[in-house]
Amino acid sequence: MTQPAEQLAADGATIVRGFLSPEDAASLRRTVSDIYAFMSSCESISHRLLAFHFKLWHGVWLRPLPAFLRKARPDLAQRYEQSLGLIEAQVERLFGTGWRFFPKRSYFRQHVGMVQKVPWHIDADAASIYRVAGAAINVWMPLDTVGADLPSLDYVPRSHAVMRTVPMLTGEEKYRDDAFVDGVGTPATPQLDVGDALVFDQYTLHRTQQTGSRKTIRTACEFRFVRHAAPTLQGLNGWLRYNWNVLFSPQGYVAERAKGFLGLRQKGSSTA
Ligand SMILES: O=C(O)CCC(=O)C(=O)O
Ligand SMILES: [Fe+2]
Repeated sequence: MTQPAEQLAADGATIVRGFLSPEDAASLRRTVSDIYAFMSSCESISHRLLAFHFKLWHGVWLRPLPAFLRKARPDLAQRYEQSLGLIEAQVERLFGTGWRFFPKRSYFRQHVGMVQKVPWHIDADAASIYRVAGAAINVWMPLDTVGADLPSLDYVPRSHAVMRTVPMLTGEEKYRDDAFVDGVGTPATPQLDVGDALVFDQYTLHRTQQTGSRKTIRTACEFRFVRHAAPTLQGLNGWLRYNWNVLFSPQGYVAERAKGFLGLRQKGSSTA
């Protein structure tokens, strides 16, 4: 049987059944559900960005969460940290030492109804992961059974290799369309139970599975881990292309500056 670390390297994703034991998974599920209930009951959330993500997309940003909970609900803080410890230990056991939990880019996400499906993307550019470390993975853990009635993640096996050679997207639009994805590979949709994890590379194409109803509520954890990677020629090439894009793409810095400049000139000339 292929080991998870090998499969992750070869396919850009691996399904780990029973990543957490049924008891540990149930406990994480209860903790996250209690965190949602508590945050929904707060008249105002003292941390500005924690409140912002929660309102905007039912997201719980994990960087400020422990400090926020320690003050408001130490019992929940302790339960959250206990679950996180188990997840960190499993990542180390399955994928080796060197991976570090990265709360700055980690969230709980709740889909409510049909409205918030996330289109095809890679986390490298869409979740602004690319610049933070040489290597990054997402330990994606649904807290409901997904893949039939509730949306799982569609992903494209082996797309990570292709996407490393494709220019990253910058500006507002960070998503890829079906035609693009068809040219890269054939999507898979894993059925996952609570306790299973889909672990995938930051360059692997994925999206929210297109299923559900107006009554859908599906919660999942996005635990991102980073690791140093020795600089490679490919990495350097990606870095150069990324920065080239930031500067010179149609939505890039130079184009935006030029628009601003022309806008000023036009404004200036029309009032002259
Ligand atoms: O939960 C979803 O539907 C999308 C999640 C996602 O894109 C991610 O975890 O990177
Ligand atoms: Fe993503």
